[in-house]
Amino acid sequence: SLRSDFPSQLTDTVYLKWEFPIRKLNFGKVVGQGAFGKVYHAIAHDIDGKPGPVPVAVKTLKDGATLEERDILQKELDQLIYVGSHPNVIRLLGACSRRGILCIIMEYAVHGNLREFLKARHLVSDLESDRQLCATGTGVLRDADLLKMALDIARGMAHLASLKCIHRDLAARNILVLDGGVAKVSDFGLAREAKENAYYFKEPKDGRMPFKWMAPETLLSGRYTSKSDVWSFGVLLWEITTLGSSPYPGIPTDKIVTLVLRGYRMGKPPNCPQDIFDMMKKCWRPTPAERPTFRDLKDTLEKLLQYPP
Ligand code: ACK
Repeated sequence: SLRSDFPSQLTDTVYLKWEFPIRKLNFGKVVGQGAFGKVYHAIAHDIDGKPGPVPVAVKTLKDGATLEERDILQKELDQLIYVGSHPNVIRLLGACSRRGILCIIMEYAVHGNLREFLKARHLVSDLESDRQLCATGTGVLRDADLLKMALDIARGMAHLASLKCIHRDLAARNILVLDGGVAKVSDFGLAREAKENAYYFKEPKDGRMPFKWMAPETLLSGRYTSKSDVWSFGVLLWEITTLGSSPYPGIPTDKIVTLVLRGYRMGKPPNCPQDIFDMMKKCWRPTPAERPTFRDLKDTLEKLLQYPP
């Protein structure tokens, strides 16, 4: 059976509020493939209280998906409804749930996932760049752009944590980048079950094993909490400051778990501000209670960026 960190099944009335007629969706190309789900780019007509066409992302099941897989996708929808609207959490726009179909309609992230976004860019110093944030279009990013994205994620995660929602797979691949370089947390409802089974632990071609993001207590006992999400956030900070590198470079993947459990931690990436490296190290404290909260992380990043509180 499926585990769940949030209130039980939503009532039909709640779904009714989100139901969107599928005939008002024009499906485009597939932009992503998951274990059993597919993400399409689509145009929705008259959605989100706005008249006219709007680009959206539609997550749905692959052909031949099982009832259990449908149930997992439904859990994701439940969770999106439950967490509600936040500027740094991918926003639900509607759902098609009639006649055996299940589609989750979300706002469209033009820049795709954060890891690919970062890999396609290079860093420029504050001096080289103009005063505006570079996060869009230009192909360059400044330290401030990277910090702003880290702050976006910390804000989104603070929101989830305040709702007792645990992400369990916080990593750059699960952050989406929208117009203007705004980062949003996504895939937090996705397929817990699928991600914990053998399929997910098969090593992908590029060596990005999920255990590289997992806290020691999760590795040891499968325990997930907001504090294990904070550990993952530390790894995500490392991904951001290395522009999308794969964590623990040069270490054979089968050695990483043992090393981390013995207290090994990644070093400071080149060009990483000391403040950010200190933050990573706090996220990687062995005792979960000693790690900062997402609230703390958000406050610290706001101070570093000199944002008003
Ligand atoms: O980098 P991507 O194309 O961005 O690869 C993943 C893939 O689907 C699997 O999750 C893409 N994706 C997911 N949700 C969205 C969305 N709301 N907008 C745009 N792309 C999305 C994601």
